[in-house]
Amino acid sequence: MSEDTVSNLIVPPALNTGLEGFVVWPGLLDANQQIALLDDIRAVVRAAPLYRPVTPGGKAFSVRMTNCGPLGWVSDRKGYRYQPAHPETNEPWPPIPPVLLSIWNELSGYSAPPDACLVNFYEDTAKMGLHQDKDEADFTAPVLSVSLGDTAVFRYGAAEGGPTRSVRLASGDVCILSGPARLARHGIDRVISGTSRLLPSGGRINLTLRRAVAPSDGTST
Ligand code: MD6
Ligand code: FE
Repeated sequence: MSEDTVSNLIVPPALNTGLEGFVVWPGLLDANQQIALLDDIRAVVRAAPLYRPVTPGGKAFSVRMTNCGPLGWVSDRKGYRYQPAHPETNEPWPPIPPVLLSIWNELSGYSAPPDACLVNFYEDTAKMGLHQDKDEADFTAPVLSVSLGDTAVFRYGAAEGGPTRSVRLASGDVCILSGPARLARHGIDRVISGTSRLLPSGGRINLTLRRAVAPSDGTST
């Protein structure tokens, strides 16, 4: 028994992405775990409906979003930020599902829990431009993502610029941007329809766990 398990998670061998600190674990969640997590996300979306944010420049995202956790990432004409309530309902975000906290515990290498989880929902031709995740206070915490549903083409490159490469992220795959890759540029070129049967109407869900605010009690080191 060499598998490393926590809460029934088996951590498969990581993929070499060629970018130190960008780690992909293909198939970390098996089919049943994906179904259970999807149920959790459906409950999140019932409490905090998906909405379509706009960029500070006023352009609508093709992705719909919501959040769970004490804080949620939002974008509007005033800019990008983390806030404790849904921008349309003004209700607090629902809690982060426990299985996501277990995955973070197992893989993040960071001792404080995540305080924000962004839920991205891609339908049809939705995509996400190349960006850096830099609205968080503490870049020593990684950003960890879980993919569900149709496979995406994830593009990435070093923070400083230069060439990019792509990797496919399938349902149940987990990846992390950490250390030297924490500020890597990355985006979603496209979602390949028909590649998963998890979502009855197709599409893709991506969950990104973050630490938006540095832990105040010094437990992060
Ligand atoms: C997505 N992911 O997979 C978009 N950010 O839909 C991200 O923007 C992302 O996967 C930081 C770390 C991991 C990610
Ligand atoms: Fe990102």
